[in-house]
Amino acid sequence: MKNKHLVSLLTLASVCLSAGAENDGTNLWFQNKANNVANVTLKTKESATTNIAVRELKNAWGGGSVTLARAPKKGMKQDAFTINQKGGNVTITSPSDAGLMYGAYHILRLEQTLGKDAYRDTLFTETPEHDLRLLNHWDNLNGTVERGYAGKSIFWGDKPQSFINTKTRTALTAARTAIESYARANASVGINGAVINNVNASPKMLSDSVLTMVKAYADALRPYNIKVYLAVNFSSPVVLDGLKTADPLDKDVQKWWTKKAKEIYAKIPDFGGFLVKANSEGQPGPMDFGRTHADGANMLAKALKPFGGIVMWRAFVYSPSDPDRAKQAYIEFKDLDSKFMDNVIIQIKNGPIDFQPREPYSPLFGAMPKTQEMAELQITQEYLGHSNHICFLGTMWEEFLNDIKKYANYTDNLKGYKYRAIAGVANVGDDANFCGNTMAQANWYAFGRLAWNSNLTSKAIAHEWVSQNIGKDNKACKTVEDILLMSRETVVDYMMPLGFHHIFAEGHHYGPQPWQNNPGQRADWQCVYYHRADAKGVGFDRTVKTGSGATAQYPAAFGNMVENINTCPDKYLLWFHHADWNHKCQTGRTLWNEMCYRYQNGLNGAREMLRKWNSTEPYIDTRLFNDIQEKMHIQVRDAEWWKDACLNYFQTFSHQPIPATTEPPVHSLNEVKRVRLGITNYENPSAKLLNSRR
Ligand code: GCW
Repeated sequence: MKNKHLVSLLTLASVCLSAGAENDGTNLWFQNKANNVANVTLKTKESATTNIAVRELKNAWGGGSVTLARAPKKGMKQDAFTINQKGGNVTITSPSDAGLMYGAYHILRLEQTLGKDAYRDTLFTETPEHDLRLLNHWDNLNGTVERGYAGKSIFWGDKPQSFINTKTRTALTAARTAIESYARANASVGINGAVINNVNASPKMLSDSVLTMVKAYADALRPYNIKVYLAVNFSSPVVLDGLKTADPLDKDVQKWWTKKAKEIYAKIPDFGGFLVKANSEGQPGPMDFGRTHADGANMLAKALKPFGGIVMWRAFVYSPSDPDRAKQAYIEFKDLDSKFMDNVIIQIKNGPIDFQPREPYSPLFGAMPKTQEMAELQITQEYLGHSNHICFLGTMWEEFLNDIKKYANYTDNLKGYKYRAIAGVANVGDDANFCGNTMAQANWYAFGRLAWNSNLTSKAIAHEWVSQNIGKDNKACKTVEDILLMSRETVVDYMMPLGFHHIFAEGHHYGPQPWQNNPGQRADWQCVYYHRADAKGVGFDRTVKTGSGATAQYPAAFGNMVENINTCPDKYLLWFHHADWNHKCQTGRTLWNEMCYRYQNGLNGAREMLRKWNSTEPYIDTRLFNDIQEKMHIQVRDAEWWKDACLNYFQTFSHQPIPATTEPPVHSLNEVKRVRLGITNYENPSAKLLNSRR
């Protein structure tokens, strides 16, 4: 982390928005600064949290006077706030200091997004839809970040030492400044919790020395209303203290967790709770002892309950209960409905497999009416070009949230929950710009905004983010918004259109490897398992009639639609059907021609994004412009690579010519197989081959 963070925090984003400045992303979406110091009155007791609200307003509020006042209104949620603006003077009221802080960030956002006059004489209340709006960091104690593309962890590795040694604000270290900037960013969009270690959790996380560090982070994040949570390893009692078993029904194991919970809360009285990945991808869990997920989750929930803590138990499991991986989590969890304690929430990835560029929603949503459920979204772009490809995820999450509202009763279910929660796997690391590239910050931002209000459109969120980063009346703004909004569909088209999934290169999940088929390994770790291409057609038949029957896990309105190949939207075609190469798509084209069309469309889209970006040069900060332009060049090159790899490979099954409207591949099948597009290609000699085609 660069020392620049220090400067950025103390001057509170004094960077101007015009071309020629040095926007390296350090300031996140805090680019504006008022010319005057706002007149802010605090009508409540000062606290670390109200201090933040006042400081932010003084630095960036360009309007009239602002008054902050606590007002305990009946039925109003703690984090909610009311804005009352009359004649240019604003009063923010809330039952809590946190709500006042959120209100402050909200009016700053409105001012920067809409301009001062757009909301004169208004009175409205903002209430968060989810009470728990969490980031999940897949950060390891050694400082690496699983699926992280923005440098090292901001929490672990060499960070604790530098963080802890800081005594005063004037001696802020880079590590501490980064945490402050991170907390501020979260608070500005309402994120109020962070699981600060990987779900592939080290048992050492619960050791005394690490817990001391967790406490230090909890103390630093508290003023920003962010609670700390930990991912825990189910075998911790065995590994840390030599217990003979981790069986959740064993009395000693139960006692161990009860004692551990006490220890944690003695250090961190407002500790949030545990996140658990159990019996998944080699992680230990209750099933190792013949117990159920409910036995495991409840044992931990019982230990945390006296302190108000919760357990988020992940449903990302795929033990071979069925030959179709897409069905397995549902099978493992469905019958456990009503078996979980009321401080357990089942955390479910948006799709049934694994954060693919496009998946239908997971059928587990709404399938357990007596169980609290929460969605897990992935902000880090594991399957979306890492931090090289520009891909705005607001559109993807909007699609998912709309579907679970429409088909899985999401909104009504939330109302009945004691804990309404949502989580996003963070894309934050110690790069100066936190996210690997500045445009990827928009995804962090979008997650927070949707966690607060899932009815916001991706268009509105893109507009907000651009207004705060690029400017309001700048000719480039609309263009950048267009880029963001077209980006996800573009990525889907050049990677995995038409319901294709998991045809990624093994391991790093960056480039294409649809031919991957390692003998002797798990079938569902091979790309050929997912696409099933043969002479007749391509796709995974998940119909009840002739396939795996996964469609039956959905409510009829969705299940029947996708079961029938004629009503199944083309975007899910190959997810649910093994379609003939000559199948007529909804566009009127045959499947093979449509596939060619889509890959070409994706490549065209990537080129179009670059062309649009180039047109913004006169209006955009030079540093930002160059950084993103460089990324987009990589994106165009990779889109070409994806198209060539997939069309060349699938053509060996379809035996059909590439239509004239599709550019002939520039790389042969042998070439794409040999070079294997991936992160390491940027350093290895084959990179020359890759780059020569730009
Ligand atoms: O998407 C997969 C990733 C793993 C990850 C796992 C999970 C943390 O490839 O790296 O492990 O999902 O969500 O548990």
